[in-house]
Amino acid sequence: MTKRNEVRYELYYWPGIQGRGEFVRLAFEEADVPYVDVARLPRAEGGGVHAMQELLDGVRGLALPPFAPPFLRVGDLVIAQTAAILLYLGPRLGLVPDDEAGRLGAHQLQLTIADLIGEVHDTHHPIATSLYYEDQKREAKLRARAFVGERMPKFLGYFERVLARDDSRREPYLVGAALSYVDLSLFQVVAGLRYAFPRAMARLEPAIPRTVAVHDRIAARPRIAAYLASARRLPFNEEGIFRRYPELDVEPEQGA
Ligand SMILES: N[C@@H](CCC(=O)N[C@@H](CS)C(=O)NCC(=O)O)C(=O)O
Repeated sequence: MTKRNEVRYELYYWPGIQGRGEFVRLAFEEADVPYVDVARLPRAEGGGVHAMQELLDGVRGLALPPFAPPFLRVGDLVIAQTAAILLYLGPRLGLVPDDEAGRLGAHQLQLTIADLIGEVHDTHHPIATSLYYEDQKREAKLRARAFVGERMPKFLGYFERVLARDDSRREPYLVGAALSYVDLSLFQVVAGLRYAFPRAMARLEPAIPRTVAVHDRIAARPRIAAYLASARRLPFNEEGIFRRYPELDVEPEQGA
Protein backbone atom coordinates (compact mmCIF):
# COMPACT_ATOMS: atom_id res chain seq x y z
CA MET A 1 0.00 0.00 0.00
CA THR A 2 1.27 3.49 -0.86
CA LYS A 3 1.95 5.67 2.10
CA ARG A 4 -0.31 8.71 1.93
CA ASN A 5 2.45 11.16 2.63
CA GLU A 6 4.65 9.88 -0.22
CA VAL A 7 2.15 10.97 -2.83
CA ARG A 8 2.33 14.48 -4.31
CA TYR A 9 -1.20 15.69 -4.93
CA GLU A 10 -1.44 18.73 -7.21
CA LEU A 11 -4.76 20.55 -7.37
CA TYR A 12 -5.25 22.87 -10.33
CA TYR A 13 -7.93 25.47 -9.87
CA TRP A 14 -8.51 29.20 -10.32
CA PRO A 15 -6.44 30.94 -7.66
CA GLY A 16 -8.86 33.68 -6.55
CA ILE A 17 -12.05 31.77 -5.80
CA GLN A 18 -13.38 28.89 -3.74
CA GLY A 19 -15.47 27.64 -6.65
CA ARG A 20 -15.55 23.94 -7.41
CA GLY A 21 -11.97 23.57 -6.23
CA GLU A 22 -13.17 24.08 -2.68
CA PHE A 23 -14.85 20.67 -2.57
CA VAL A 24 -11.45 19.11 -3.18
CA ARG A 25 -9.60 21.43 -0.81
CA LEU A 26 -12.01 20.55 2.01
CA ALA A 27 -11.30 16.84 1.55
CA PHE A 28 -7.54 17.34 1.77
CA GLU A 29 -7.90 19.65 4.75
CA GLU A 30 -10.12 17.27 6.71
CA ALA A 31 -7.81 14.33 5.95
CA ASP A 32 -4.77 16.41 6.87
CA VAL A 33 -3.07 15.30 3.68
CA PRO A 34 -0.74 17.84 2.04
CA TYR A 35 -1.64 19.10 -1.43
CA VAL A 36 -0.21 21.70 -3.73
CA ASP A 37 -2.69 24.33 -4.90
CA VAL A 38 -0.68 24.88 -8.05
CA ALA A 39 -2.24 28.01 -9.52
CA ARG A 40 -1.87 29.79 -6.17
CA LEU A 41 1.89 29.27 -6.19
CA PRO A 42 4.11 31.95 -7.72
CA ARG A 43 5.11 31.36 -11.31
CA ALA A 44 8.75 31.16 -10.21
CA GLU A 45 7.79 28.04 -8.25
CA GLY A 46 6.05 26.43 -11.22
CA GLY A 47 2.66 27.83 -10.29
CA GLY A 48 0.20 30.42 -11.53
CA VAL A 49 -2.69 30.18 -13.95
CA HIS A 50 -0.14 29.69 -16.69
CA ALA A 51 0.80 26.26 -15.31
CA MET A 52 -2.88 25.28 -15.27
CA GLN A 53 -3.51 26.62 -18.76
CA GLU A 54 -0.64 24.56 -20.17
CA LEU A 55 -2.34 21.38 -19.05
CA LEU A 56 -5.75 22.57 -20.26
CA ASP A 57 -4.28 23.35 -23.66
CA GLY A 58 -2.77 19.90 -23.82
CA VAL A 59 0.64 21.31 -24.59
CA ARG A 60 2.28 18.89 -22.20
CA GLY A 61 1.06 15.89 -24.12
CA LEU A 62 -1.49 14.51 -21.67
CA ALA A 63 -3.33 11.41 -22.77
CA LEU A 64 -6.59 13.07 -21.80
CA PRO A 65 -6.50 16.85 -21.28
CA PRO A 66 -9.14 18.21 -18.91
CA PHE A 67 -11.95 20.40 -20.23
CA ALA A 68 -12.04 22.71 -17.23
CA PRO A 69 -10.66 23.13 -13.72
CA PRO A 70 -10.63 21.73 -11.12
CA PHE A 71 -8.35 18.87 -11.98
CA LEU A 72 -5.95 16.83 -9.94
CA ARG A 73 -2.54 15.61 -10.97
CA VAL A 74 -0.94 12.65 -9.25
CA GLY A 75 2.22 11.69 -11.13
CA ASP A 76 1.16 10.82 -14.67
CA LEU A 77 -2.50 10.67 -13.76
CA VAL A 78 -4.69 13.72 -14.39
CA ILE A 79 -8.32 13.59 -13.24
CA ALA A 80 -10.89 16.26 -14.05
CA GLN A 81 -14.52 16.71 -12.92
CA THR A 82 -14.98 17.47 -9.23
CA ALA A 83 -17.04 14.36 -8.54
CA ALA A 84 -14.49 12.13 -10.30
CA ILE A 85 -11.65 13.71 -8.33
CA LEU A 86 -13.47 12.94 -5.09
CA LEU A 87 -14.34 9.44 -6.29
CA TYR A 88 -10.59 8.91 -6.69
CA LEU A 89 -9.57 10.63 -3.46
CA GLY A 90 -12.30 9.27 -1.19
CA PRO A 91 -10.71 5.89 -0.41
CA ARG A 92 -7.20 7.33 -0.39
CA LEU A 93 -8.09 10.01 2.14
CA GLY A 94 -10.30 7.73 4.23
CA LEU A 95 -13.33 9.82 3.40
CA VAL A 96 -15.75 7.26 1.99
CA PRO A 97 -17.14 3.91 3.17
CA ASP A 98 -15.17 0.80 2.13
CA ASP A 99 -18.02 -1.02 0.46
CA GLU A 100 -19.07 -0.54 -3.15
CA ALA A 101 -22.59 0.60 -2.29
CA GLY A 102 -21.16 3.26 -0.01
CA ARG A 103 -18.64 4.48 -2.59
CA LEU A 104 -21.27 4.63 -5.32
CA GLY A 105 -23.75 6.27 -2.98
CA ALA A 106 -21.20 8.99 -2.19
CA HIS A 107 -20.53 9.49 -5.90
CA GLN A 108 -24.25 9.69 -6.65
CA LEU A 109 -24.71 12.36 -4.01
CA GLN A 110 -21.64 14.27 -5.19
CA LEU A 111 -23.03 14.32 -8.73
CA THR A 112 -26.28 15.67 -7.33
CA ILE A 113 -24.28 18.42 -5.64
CA ALA A 114 -22.62 19.10 -9.01
CA ASP A 115 -26.09 19.54 -10.53
CA LEU A 116 -27.02 21.95 -7.75
CA ILE A 117 -23.79 23.90 -8.22
CA GLY A 118 -24.50 24.25 -11.94
CA GLU A 119 -27.90 25.71 -11.11
CA VAL A 120 -26.40 28.12 -8.57
CA HIS A 121 -24.01 29.31 -11.27
CA ASP A 122 -26.91 29.81 -13.65
CA THR A 123 -28.68 32.18 -11.25
CA HIS A 124 -26.08 34.85 -12.07
CA HIS A 125 -25.20 33.61 -15.58
CA PRO A 126 -28.46 32.27 -17.01
CA ILE A 127 -27.72 33.20 -20.62
CA ALA A 128 -23.97 32.83 -21.17
CA THR A 129 -20.87 32.37 -19.03
CA SER A 130 -19.05 34.59 -21.52
CA LEU A 131 -21.36 37.57 -20.84
CA TYR A 132 -21.04 39.87 -17.83
CA TYR A 133 -23.64 39.50 -15.09
CA GLU A 134 -24.67 43.10 -15.83
CA ASP A 135 -25.63 42.03 -19.35
CA GLN A 136 -28.04 39.32 -18.13
CA LYS A 137 -29.44 40.83 -14.93
CA ARG A 138 -33.07 40.64 -15.96
CA GLU A 139 -32.86 36.97 -16.85
CA ALA A 140 -30.77 36.34 -13.75
CA LYS A 141 -33.55 37.67 -11.56
CA LEU A 142 -36.09 35.38 -13.20
CA ARG A 143 -33.76 32.44 -12.87
CA ALA A 144 -32.99 33.27 -9.23
CA ARG A 145 -36.69 33.41 -8.41
CA ALA A 146 -37.16 29.90 -9.73
CA PHE A 147 -34.00 28.74 -8.00
CA VAL A 148 -34.81 30.04 -4.52
CA GLY A 149 -38.51 29.23 -4.83
CA GLU A 150 -38.31 25.75 -6.31
CA ARG A 151 -34.90 24.27 -6.92
CA MET A 152 -33.03 25.21 -3.75
CA PRO A 153 -35.79 23.75 -1.50
CA LYS A 154 -35.98 20.66 -3.72
CA PHE A 155 -32.23 19.97 -3.62
CA LEU A 156 -31.82 20.73 0.09
CA GLY A 157 -35.02 18.86 0.89
CA TYR A 158 -33.53 15.84 -0.86
CA PHE A 159 -30.36 15.94 1.25
CA GLU A 160 -32.52 16.38 4.33
CA ARG A 161 -34.47 13.23 3.42
CA VAL A 162 -31.25 11.32 2.88
CA LEU A 163 -30.07 12.38 6.34
CA ALA A 164 -33.47 11.51 7.87
CA ARG A 165 -33.59 7.92 6.64
CA ASP A 166 -32.10 6.66 9.87
CA ASP A 167 -33.28 9.04 12.55
CA SER A 168 -32.01 6.76 15.31
CA ARG A 169 -28.52 8.17 14.65
CA ARG A 170 -27.74 11.13 16.85
CA GLU A 171 -25.32 12.53 14.29
CA PRO A 172 -26.36 11.30 10.85
CA TYR A 173 -24.02 11.34 7.84
CA LEU A 174 -25.06 11.23 4.22
CA VAL A 175 -23.53 7.82 3.49
CA GLY A 176 -22.57 5.09 5.91
CA ALA A 177 -21.89 5.57 9.59
CA ALA A 178 -19.02 8.05 9.36
CA LEU A 179 -18.04 11.31 7.77
CA SER A 180 -17.44 11.24 4.01
CA TYR A 181 -16.36 13.77 1.43
CA VAL A 182 -20.04 14.35 0.59
CA ASP A 183 -20.72 15.69 4.07
CA LEU A 184 -17.86 18.14 3.55
CA SER A 185 -19.39 19.16 0.25
CA LEU A 186 -22.81 19.63 1.85
CA PHE A 187 -21.14 21.91 4.39
CA GLN A 188 -19.79 23.99 1.50
CA VAL A 189 -23.18 24.10 -0.19
CA VAL A 190 -24.86 25.45 2.96
CA ALA A 191 -22.06 27.97 3.55
CA GLY A 192 -22.23 29.12 -0.06
CA LEU A 193 -26.01 29.39 -0.18
CA ARG A 194 -25.97 31.36 3.07
CA TYR A 195 -23.51 33.75 1.45
CA ALA A 196 -25.39 34.10 -1.81
CA PHE A 197 -29.00 33.93 -0.65
CA PRO A 198 -29.04 34.86 3.06
CA ARG A 199 -32.73 35.75 3.18
CA ALA A 200 -33.89 32.72 1.24
CA MET A 201 -31.73 30.45 3.40
CA ALA A 202 -33.06 32.02 6.60
CA ARG A 203 -36.58 31.13 5.40
CA LEU A 204 -35.62 27.61 4.38
CA GLU A 205 -33.35 26.49 7.20
CA PRO A 206 -36.08 25.64 9.76
CA ALA A 207 -37.27 22.97 7.30
CA ILE A 208 -33.82 21.34 6.95
CA PRO A 209 -32.50 20.95 10.51
CA ARG A 210 -30.37 17.85 9.81
CA THR A 211 -28.64 19.56 6.90
CA VAL A 212 -27.89 22.61 9.02
CA ALA A 213 -26.61 20.32 11.79
CA VAL A 214 -24.20 18.63 9.33
CA HIS A 215 -22.92 22.08 8.34
CA ASP A 216 -22.42 23.07 11.98
CA ARG A 217 -20.71 19.82 12.97
CA ILE A 218 -18.31 20.07 10.06
CA ALA A 219 -17.50 23.72 10.72
CA ALA A 220 -16.57 22.68 14.26
CA ARG A 221 -14.27 19.81 13.28
CA PRO A 222 -10.78 20.84 14.42
CA ARG A 223 -9.02 20.60 11.04
CA ILE A 224 -11.87 22.27 9.17
CA ALA A 225 -12.15 25.01 11.81
CA ALA A 226 -8.39 25.62 11.51
CA TYR A 227 -8.66 25.69 7.73
CA LEU A 228 -11.58 28.11 7.76
CA ALA A 229 -9.59 30.45 9.99
CA SER A 230 -6.48 30.22 7.81
CA ALA A 231 -5.38 32.22 4.77
CA ARG A 232 -5.77 29.04 2.72
CA ARG A 233 -9.55 29.51 2.86
CA LEU A 234 -10.32 32.17 0.29
CA PRO A 235 -13.28 34.40 1.11
CA PHE A 236 -16.47 34.11 -0.92
CA ASN A 237 -16.53 36.79 -3.58
CA GLU A 238 -18.38 37.90 -6.68
CA GLU A 239 -16.07 36.02 -9.02
CA GLY A 240 -16.96 32.58 -7.72
CA ILE A 241 -20.00 30.35 -7.97
CA PHE A 242 -21.76 31.62 -4.86
CA ARG A 243 -22.14 35.37 -5.42
CA ARG A 244 -23.93 37.85 -3.23
CA TYR A 245 -26.11 39.94 -5.47
CA PRO A 246 -28.87 41.13 -3.09
CA GLU A 247 -31.26 41.63 -6.01
CA LEU A 248 -31.11 37.86 -6.65
CA ASP A 249 -31.93 36.94 -3.06
CA VAL A 250 -35.58 37.39 -3.89
CA GLU A 251 -38.83 36.43 -2.30
CA PRO A 252 -40.14 33.69 -4.61
CA GLU A 253 -42.93 35.96 -5.86
CA GLN A 254 -40.68 39.02 -6.35
CA GLY A 255 -38.43 37.97 -9.19
CA ALA A 256 -40.19 39.40 -12.22
N1 LIG B 1 -18.55 19.61 -14.26
C1 LIG B 1 -17.30 20.23 -13.97
C2 LIG B 1 -17.44 21.72 -14.22
C3 LIG B 1 -16.12 22.40 -14.32
C4 LIG B 1 -16.29 23.90 -14.51
O1 LIG B 1 -17.33 24.39 -14.96
N2 LIG B 1 -15.25 24.63 -14.14
C5 LIG B 1 -15.29 26.07 -14.22
C6 LIG B 1 -14.69 26.70 -12.99
S1 LIG B 1 -15.62 26.23 -11.55
C7 LIG B 1 -14.50 26.55 -15.42
O2 LIG B 1 -13.39 27.05 -15.32
N3 LIG B 1 -15.11 26.39 -16.60
C8 LIG B 1 -14.54 26.82 -17.84
C9 LIG B 1 -15.47 26.49 -18.96
O3 LIG B 1 -16.48 25.84 -18.74
O4 LIG B 1 -15.17 26.91 -20.07
C10 LIG B 1 -16.90 19.93 -12.51
O5 LIG B 1 -17.79 19.64 -11.71
O6 LIG B 1 -15.72 19.96 -12.17
